[in-house]
Amino acid sequence: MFKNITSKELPKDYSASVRHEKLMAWVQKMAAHCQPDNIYWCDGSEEEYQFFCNVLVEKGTFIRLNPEKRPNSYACFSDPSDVARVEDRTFICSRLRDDAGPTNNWMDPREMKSLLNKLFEGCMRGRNMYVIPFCMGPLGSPLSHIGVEVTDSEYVVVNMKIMTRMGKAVIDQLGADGEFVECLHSVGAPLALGQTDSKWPCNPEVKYIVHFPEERSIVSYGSGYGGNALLGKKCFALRIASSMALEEDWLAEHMLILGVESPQGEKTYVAAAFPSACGKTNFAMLIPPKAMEGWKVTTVGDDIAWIKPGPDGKLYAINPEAGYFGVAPGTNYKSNPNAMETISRNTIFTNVGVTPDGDVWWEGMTEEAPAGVINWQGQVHDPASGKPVAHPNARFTAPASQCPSIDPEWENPAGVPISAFIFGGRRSTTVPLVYQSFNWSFGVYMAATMGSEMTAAAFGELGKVRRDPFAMLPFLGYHMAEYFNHWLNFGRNLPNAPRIFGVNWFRKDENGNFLWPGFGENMRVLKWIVDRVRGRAAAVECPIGWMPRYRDMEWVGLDFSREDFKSIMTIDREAWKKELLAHEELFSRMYDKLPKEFFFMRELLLSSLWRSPEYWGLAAERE
Ligand code: TSX
Ligand code: MN
Repeated sequence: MFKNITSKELPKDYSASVRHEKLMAWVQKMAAHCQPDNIYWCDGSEEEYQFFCNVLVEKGTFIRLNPEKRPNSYACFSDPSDVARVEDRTFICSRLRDDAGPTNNWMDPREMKSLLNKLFEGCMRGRNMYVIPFCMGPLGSPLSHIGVEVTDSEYVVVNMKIMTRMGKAVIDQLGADGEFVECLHSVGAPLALGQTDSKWPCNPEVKYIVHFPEERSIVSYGSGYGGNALLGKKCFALRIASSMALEEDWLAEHMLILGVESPQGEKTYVAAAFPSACGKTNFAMLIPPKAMEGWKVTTVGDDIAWIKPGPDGKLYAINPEAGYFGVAPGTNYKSNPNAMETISRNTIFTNVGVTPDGDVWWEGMTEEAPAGVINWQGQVHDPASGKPVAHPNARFTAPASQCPSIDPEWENPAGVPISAFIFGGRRSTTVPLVYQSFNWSFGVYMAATMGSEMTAAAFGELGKVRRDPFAMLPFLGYHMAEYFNHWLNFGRNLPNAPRIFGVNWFRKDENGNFLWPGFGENMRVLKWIVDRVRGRAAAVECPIGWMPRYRDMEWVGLDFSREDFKSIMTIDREAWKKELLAHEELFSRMYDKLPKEFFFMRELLLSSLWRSPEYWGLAAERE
């Protein structure tokens, strides 16, 4: 039986030297209210990381993996009630309901605070309170922001160590009066005296993920999983940061950042937004096909980008994170060799399978499940059961620095210059492989109306298009239409704004087969995008933007015919009529605040339906 680690067993901390009175007062106040057994300030050291991993092993939460196969790595299984972000329990508590907008859950902040006060009273009894100072972005970068998470979860401590710049160095950076975002977290499972802890403490019934954008604070109760508990990620770096960005005129986006190096050694950075299940991490770590000699992709980030104009008028982006919290199922040496290498050591696995020889396994890692593999529910896998080994949302937590394709500039405090934005979705029809929007405004319209077809029945009707503007639907801290306005406004003030592109890797033929090979072959699309940005690639004007003709793309080493190209680039009039009319459904939800430009752009696109068939067939047909 595991007893809570006592103050004697905890490493000695540096709390006596903290000079930040406001921070100290907040921590003391939270401790008085949550009533933990001890308070411990995390220093972010390697020894501390090892200490807490050992504690988690002793508790039975962590399984130490075979050091020969996965050095310094652990697996754990969550409670079945605690396997993903809880969108219906996620709230934006701005003073005015209208400021949260129609796409967020809202509650009056006073009402929410009184509710949370009751929940947090004594919620850490029998546990320790860990104070985690963390920096989102390189320490000392003008684009970075600091947070302090107070939590009763050791799992959160070790995950935050990988995912952020965490520890004493952040306290030093804060000094006596630096600004920080207050992040309060509890698993919501106090322990009575002598009560044995569960391996995955959480509150199966009550969960709240709450944001107070005006105060720039976060409160999370009841879950120990991912984005619900690692508050630097979705809660801070997207929801709170997006509302900071609106106020301070920058962008906090759900985007990967990658660098493209040409054979001449010229470097171009792009940022790209995709809804879930589009392979964002795979794209961020893409390995170009052998035949495209000299082209290289480097990884700056796989999930979040903070973007600000620099003194030269260009946009500069940082990845606020220091690790990858990626979906494991589907990841393998074919789909993403760089990710496989990244997670070969120093990695925490959550809800994957564990093999008899102490390694991990998930669906899609290899063809067949290894015999005797333990599933995420802790039982020996029965292939006849039809149950998966890994939970579909199983994750790895791994240091970004271990990625073989990591960009040399990924920690540059000034960020990297962004030349293009790419928006994509999972669409089996209608949307072509690639196109460039006419201008910034049309690009914003395209991003606002982007959508993805549902692949899992859990998210509604299979095959139905779910609109996910900018892939930000669950991650925006304020009114969605205000966000569209912010983007339009932001572009107006840029002398040479990044070009905006749409992509779709997922178009299918009438038999349901993917038309595009995807993965590394997406380099061909990236090359056209980079060449467009550099003024080197040709394109033809089409109803929805500029598109490459067959001869405008690189085909060396790939058997992809003109006919294939036609099938993946065709813009179908009837399909686009339906598409443009479907935008109405999204717009009507936020009609009152929608940018007036949107109505005109939609009209303009609709009008082009009546242009000649040759105009419609242009890119796909012309030599
Ligand atoms: O990540 C993907 N990308 C981007 C890669 C850089 N996936 C996986 C999506 C689920 C997370 C893709 N799936 C991509 C893609 O470009 N394309 C597809 C569809 C596809 C799947 C399999 C094949 C071809 C296309 N072919 C074979 O398996 C042989
Ligand atoms: Mn994400």
